[in-house]
Amino acid sequence: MPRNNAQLAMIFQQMADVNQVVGGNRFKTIALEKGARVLKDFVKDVGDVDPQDLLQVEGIGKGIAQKIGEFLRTGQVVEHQEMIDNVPAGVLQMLDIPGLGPKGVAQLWNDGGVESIDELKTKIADGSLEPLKGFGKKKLEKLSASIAFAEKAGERTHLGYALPLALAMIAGLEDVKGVERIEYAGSLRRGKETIGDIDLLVAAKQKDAPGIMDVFIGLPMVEEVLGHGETKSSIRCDDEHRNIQVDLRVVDPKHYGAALMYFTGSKEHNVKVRERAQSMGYTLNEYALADKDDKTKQIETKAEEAIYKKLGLAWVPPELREDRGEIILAEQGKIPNLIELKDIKADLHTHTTASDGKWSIEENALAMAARGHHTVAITDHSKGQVQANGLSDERLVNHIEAVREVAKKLKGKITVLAGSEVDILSDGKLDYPDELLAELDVVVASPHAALSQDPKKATKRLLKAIENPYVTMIGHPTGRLVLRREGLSPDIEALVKAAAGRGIALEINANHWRLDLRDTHARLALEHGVKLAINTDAHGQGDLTQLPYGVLTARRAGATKNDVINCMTAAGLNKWLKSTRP
Ligand code: DGT
Ligand code: CA
Ligand code: CA
Ligand code: ZN
Repeated sequence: MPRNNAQLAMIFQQMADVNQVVGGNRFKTIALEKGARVLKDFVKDVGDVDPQDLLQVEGIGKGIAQKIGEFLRTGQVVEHQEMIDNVPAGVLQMLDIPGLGPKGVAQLWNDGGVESIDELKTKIADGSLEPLKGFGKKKLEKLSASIAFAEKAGERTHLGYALPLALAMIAGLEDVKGVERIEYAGSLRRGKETIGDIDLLVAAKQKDAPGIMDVFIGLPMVEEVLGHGETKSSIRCDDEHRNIQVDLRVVDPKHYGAALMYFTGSKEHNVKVRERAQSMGYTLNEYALADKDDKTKQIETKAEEAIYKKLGLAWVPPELREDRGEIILAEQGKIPNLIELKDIKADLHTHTTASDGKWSIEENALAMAARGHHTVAITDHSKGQVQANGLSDERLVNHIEAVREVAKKLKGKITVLAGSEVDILSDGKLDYPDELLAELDVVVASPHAALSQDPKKATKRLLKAIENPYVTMIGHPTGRLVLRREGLSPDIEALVKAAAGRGIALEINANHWRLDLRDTHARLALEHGVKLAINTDAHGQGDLTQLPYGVLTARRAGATKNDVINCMTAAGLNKWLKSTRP
C-alpha cells in the first residue's frame, strides 16, 4: 500500500474508533471508516492525485478530502491529535485487544472504570467486572486469552510489512558511494512469518562507512534514530504505525560471507554449525572461519558457500536454517531444490465482485495472465458468508455460466476455471449440496466461522470436509490470523493423513495475515506426501503481491516445485484436478 494511503487509513480508522469510544456522532464514524477502507484499496498514492479528482472517488467526501490535504501539507491531522489527546493512552491501547472493539472499550472505560490493559487484567482477575452487562464469565475468559495472545505477539511485525520496508531501504542505500553489497539478514532472510527487527548488512570499506550511515539514518521512513555508530546504527520506523526497528551493520567486504551467515541465523543453526567447525579444528564467528590455534589464520570469510563447503556442507538456503535437520541434509548433499516464485503458474483461490472481491472475472483473469499464470480458478464465497456477499445456490449457477463465458473469450490467453470457496460449516458440512459442487472445476473448502471451537471438534469438522468427494483442497485450514487470532488447533497429522488418503491438496494461503498452513504444518503435509497449493486468495490487483510470502513459507517447509500443484503445467494440473474427483 502506498505510504500516505496507509498512514491516512490508520489515522481515519483510529478516529473512527475513538469517536465510537467517546460516543460521538454515528455518521461521523461511518464516514471515517469508509474513508479508511477506500484509502486501503486505493492503488495510487493520494499524494499524486489532484484534489479535485479525489473528491470524485466514491467514499471520499469533503471532510475526508480536507483531512487528506491537511496531512499531505503538514504530516498530521489536527483533529486526529485532539481526539486521541482526549482519551487516556491506556484506553487507546485497549483498542488493540483482538475481538474487543470500540464499543467494548467504551463500556469497560465508562461503566467499569478501566483505563488500561493492566487494570483490565486486574479487574478480570478479581471478578469486579462480572456485574457489567455483556461481560459474563465466558466473555471475560475469552478476553483474558486475547490479551495473553496479544502480549505474546508483542513487538513483532508481519513478514508482509517488514519485507517491503526492507526492500525500500535497500533501494535507498544500494547506490550510495562505497556500498558493494547490501542484503537483509536475520529472520527476514529466513522468511519467517513474523519479524522482531530487520537486520541489514552492507559490504563496504571502513572509510565509506560513516557516509553510508548518514544516508541510512536520514532515509524518509526513519522516525527515530536509536543509535548512530561507525559500523552499526539502529533506527525505528513507524511504517503504518507498526514500530519496526532496523539495524544496519557495515562490514569489510572481505568478511561479508561470515557476517551474512552469522546475522542470518537462526541462533540455533549458528550454534550447530559452530560446533561442527570446532570439531574440525576451526573457529567460526561473524568475521571468519579461522584456524582454532591461530585465529589470525583466516580460512574463509568472503562467501557463505565457501564457509559451508570447508565444513563439508552444501550451502543451506536461509529458509531452512532453523535447526530442523538441515545440517544432516547438507552433509549428505540432500538439500532439496526449493520452490521459487517463478515456478508458480496458477492461482486456484481468487475472488471477484460476485462476492467480496474488487474486480470482475475478466479483470481478474487478465491480471493473472499478465502475471504469467496459465490457469486461474474463480472461487467466490458461498452463501453462509453473508457479510462477504456469498453466492446462493441459484447465484452460483449463474456465476458458473458467467465464468464459462469469460473462459471462452480468453481461451488461448489463460485457462479460467469455475470454482467456489465453499464454507466448511461448524459441523463439517459444506455450504452447497454435492450436486452443485460437482458442477465446479475447483472446490476450495475453508473454515471461516466458529474458529474458537475445541481441537477435537475442529479435527472432526475438517476431516468431514476432506471426505467430501468434490473437495479439491482445504483453504487456510486453521483460519488463524498472524499475531491477531489463534484460529483452530486441529490434529494436523490426522488431517494430513486423511488428505493423503483422498489425494487432495492443502493450501498455504499466501496472504501475510494468514500463511495458513504455517511452515511446520506444511512440512508435516510433505512428509506424508500431500500436495500443497499456494494461492493468493486475491480479492483485487493489489493482492498479487502476497504470493512471495506463500512461497517463502513453502520453502521453510522444504517444498520443491514438484510438491506444489500451482507449479504443474496446464495439462498436468487439469489431469490432477480430475484425479481428485469420483
Ligand atoms: P527476530 O529479529 O527476533 O525476528 O529474529 P532474528 O533471527 O533476526 O534475531 P536477531 O535480530 O536478534 O539477530 C539476528 C541474527 O544474529 C540471529 O538470527 C543470529 C545472530 N545472533 C544474534 N545474537 C546471537 C547470539 O547470541 N549467538 C549467535 N550464535 N547468533 C546470534
Ligand atoms: Ca532480526
Ligand atoms: Ca537485530
Ligand atoms: Zn478466499
